[in-house]
Amino acid sequence: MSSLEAYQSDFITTCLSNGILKFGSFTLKSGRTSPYFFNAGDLSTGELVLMTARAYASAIIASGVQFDMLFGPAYKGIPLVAATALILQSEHSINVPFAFDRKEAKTHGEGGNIIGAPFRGRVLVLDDVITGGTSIRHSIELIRKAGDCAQFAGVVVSLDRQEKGKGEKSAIQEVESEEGVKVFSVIGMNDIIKYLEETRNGQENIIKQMMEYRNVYGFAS
Ligand code: OMP
Repeated sequence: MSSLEAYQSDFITTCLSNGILKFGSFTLKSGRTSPYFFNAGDLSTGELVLMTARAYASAIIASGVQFDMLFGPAYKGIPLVAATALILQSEHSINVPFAFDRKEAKTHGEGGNIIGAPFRGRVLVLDDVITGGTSIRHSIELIRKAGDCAQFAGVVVSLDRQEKGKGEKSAIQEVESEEGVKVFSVIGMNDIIKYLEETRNGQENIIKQMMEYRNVYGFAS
């Protein structure tokens, strides 16, 4: 197993110390009871948004994915997409348009559900977490509705929980095989376990619970 990149271990350290990544007992959207939870909604200071946007920009560049614009689905994708576009420009000289959506259709004023740049070219989606892939399928559908002028380029998430999807494949593999595009993540569940094992500060019980969860719901890659 390769070791973590510096941006990955920095990301986990900061998320743990700010309560964004928590251990305990949590009920997921899927109904599964998980020993850990990642809440991107708690990325709510300038410092945390900066750290996250830097991690997304590093993951995008490390992936080599080709894209023409960014899209951040409401609500958690909205600060992510704006901040990542800013970091790509200021620290990597990559200037790309970005858009986000609103959850409630607006019938007056400018109307429509998409705010920011219109969908054009290869659209890279920035989302928070992938478990079963429901949220990502919603973004893919929005891009599809824009017609031939836009294509889904892939998705970048903070955390890939590396869980089984509807069948035996992982949620990410299902999206990849159905849509033919790649899913990238700053960290995966295996990286969290690796981090806990490497830091070794009395977390044996948590490691045990994480491994038990992975045995039941995890996808053996
Ligand atoms: P899928 O749509 O099934 O891929 O699940 C992803 C969504 O689950 C996220 O957009 C969150 O709303 C939520 N979630 C988290 O935010 N963090 C987690 O650690 C786990 C989940 C989840 O419920 O699976």
